[in-house]
Amino acid sequence: MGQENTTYKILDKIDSPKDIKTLDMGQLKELCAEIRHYMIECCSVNPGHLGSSLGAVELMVALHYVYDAPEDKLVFDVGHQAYAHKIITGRREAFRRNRMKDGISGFPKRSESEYDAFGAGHSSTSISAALGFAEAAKQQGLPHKAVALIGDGSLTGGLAFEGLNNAGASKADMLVILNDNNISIDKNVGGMHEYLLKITTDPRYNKAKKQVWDSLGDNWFRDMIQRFIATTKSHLVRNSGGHLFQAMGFRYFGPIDGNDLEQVISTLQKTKDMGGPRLLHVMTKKGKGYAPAEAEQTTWHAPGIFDPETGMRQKSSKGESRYQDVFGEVLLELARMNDKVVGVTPAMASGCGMNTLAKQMPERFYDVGIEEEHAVTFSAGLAAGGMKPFCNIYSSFSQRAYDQIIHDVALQDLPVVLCLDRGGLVGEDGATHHGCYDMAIYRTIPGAVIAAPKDETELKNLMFTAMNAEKGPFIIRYPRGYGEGTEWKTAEFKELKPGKGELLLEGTEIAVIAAGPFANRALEAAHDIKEKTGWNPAIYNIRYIKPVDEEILSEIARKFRSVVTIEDGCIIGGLHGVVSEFMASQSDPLPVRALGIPDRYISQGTQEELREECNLTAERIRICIQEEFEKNGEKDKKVLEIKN
Ligand SMILES: Cc1ncc(C[n+]2csc(CCOP(=O)(O)OP(=O)(O)O)c2C)c(N)n1
Repeated sequence: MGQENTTYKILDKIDSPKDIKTLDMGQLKELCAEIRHYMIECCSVNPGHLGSSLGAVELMVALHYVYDAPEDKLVFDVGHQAYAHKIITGRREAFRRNRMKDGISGFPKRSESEYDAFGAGHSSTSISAALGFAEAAKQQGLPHKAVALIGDGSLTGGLAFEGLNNAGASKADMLVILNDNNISIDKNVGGMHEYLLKITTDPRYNKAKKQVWDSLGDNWFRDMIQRFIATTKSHLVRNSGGHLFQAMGFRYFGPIDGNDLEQVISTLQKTKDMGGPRLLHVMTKKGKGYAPAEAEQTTWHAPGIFDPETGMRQKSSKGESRYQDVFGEVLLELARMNDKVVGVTPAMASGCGMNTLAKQMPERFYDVGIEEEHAVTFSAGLAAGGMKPFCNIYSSFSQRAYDQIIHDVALQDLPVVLCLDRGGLVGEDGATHHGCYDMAIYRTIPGAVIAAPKDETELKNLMFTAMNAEKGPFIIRYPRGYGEGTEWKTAEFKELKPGKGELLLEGTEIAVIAAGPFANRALEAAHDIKEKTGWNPAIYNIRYIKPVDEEILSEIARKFRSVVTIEDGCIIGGLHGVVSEFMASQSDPLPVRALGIPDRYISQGTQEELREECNLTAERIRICIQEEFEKNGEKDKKVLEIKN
């Protein structure tokens, strides 16, 4: 294991799902083993979501064996479990460039393959989309089947319930496969989780069901009875498990072992043509077939680079100062300082750093499941009840809680602190996960405060300031990954008054206004420009997008000839919007040049590659600022020519 370009006896001949339909059971099992080996080989050098995909290999092979994609629609939830699907559907070699710039996406993507029936990345969408496919087929008299595959974690999301609720009552011909591996990224939580646990671990039910199933022998009679058990709302099924799904209108099957290929194939075959909404509950093991991934499932959800032989993961040489570490440590400190402070996360405790609070003060920590909308309204309730909630949501996932931020927090002036992690270009997760829109969309909300710290110390101080704010939402957005250093560890807490930015470097002619850590890149660029040309751009850290520092903007309007805005967010409506609107209100407005995320979707790549694409590296920033100086020089030349 671990050598690049290993040859595979069966997998190397699989170019489309048609190629697996001719294999016998022995060969299919061998194929599953080869797919696992190949995924480990590729992901060890080119990191990805390994754990979920390892657990779902048999499901993917069985689905493509029994169903006829692309006519039949296979809809994945989040899509991080679909690597085997990608490998089977003509992207075996392309998988070596999974999540890389100009490679394939780590998630299903319609524009990438006809086999990717529906794009994903954010959770809990598959049931609604599959229902849409089922109804579209019915409307058009097409025989195509619709299958949704959803994990037990993703099933906790509200949208999944909306889908179940609608599908159960619809009589649509669709299958929902509940891929239950008993874990989200961190441990799964909530009532639905407890319910699934009860179904899958109830020894009375499992024993009785297995006895009935096994005792039927291997013949047509067994098939008939199994079908009867499966299709009727039998006492056995109703009393033991699945009655929640049955009550919603689904026929419930399972739980079965989702890593037992034979069992999965035979169950899919039996249930394929039954019609109506069906739910098949399969149990799988996250990380299946690779001991380190089975043993530490949270770590191996997305393990980074590792040695496939030993399972040793590559550690970062940069030490422990990611924005996520800062958030975690500071939240704990604030919670110790103020007994009203609590942390709320929708299923991203380790991702955002809140596991630090969870470990030290579990009674002040809430993991609510993959429920961003609920996380916000729950936080609003906590705030209304007198607490000081710090609700941390990844910027792109917060988009689905837009209404709750307006309706439940802002409209009621409730002091909820919303920490939006992964603001800006996140890198390899690509278009679904970039936090591009936060500054632009939340800026429209009356009363919202929106801050973007330029470094970790500022994140610390903004969290402190937010803790003392009497109204909300107080939004702090910051990027994924490493910041500037470790000064934050020893820095004293300091209030940073909302609406106050800062001048970082005096200058003339061109004023550069930056949001977030790009202020530091702008500084780098300015020093470079000065050295190379003698020109001096002024650099401002705006810090608050809302309320914006109008004193700074007025000063700029008076003193400079043009402005460059820099932000790790969409140009439309963000910092560029703020500054342009202000300048437009002036009697002699300055031209504003925008550097930021353009009006299109940015795919995957390293953060640095994507910043290059969006003119956001120090070098690209330098070139753009220099161009502005040159433009001014050209203008001056023209004026001189006209005068002469
Ligand atoms: C709306 C949204 N919130 C959070 C996430 C981050 N996330 C990705 S996978 C995952 C866990 C999903 O658990 P489950 O559905 O059980 O799948 P598993 O990883 O166990 O296969 C989470 C929380 C997301 N993709 N979308």
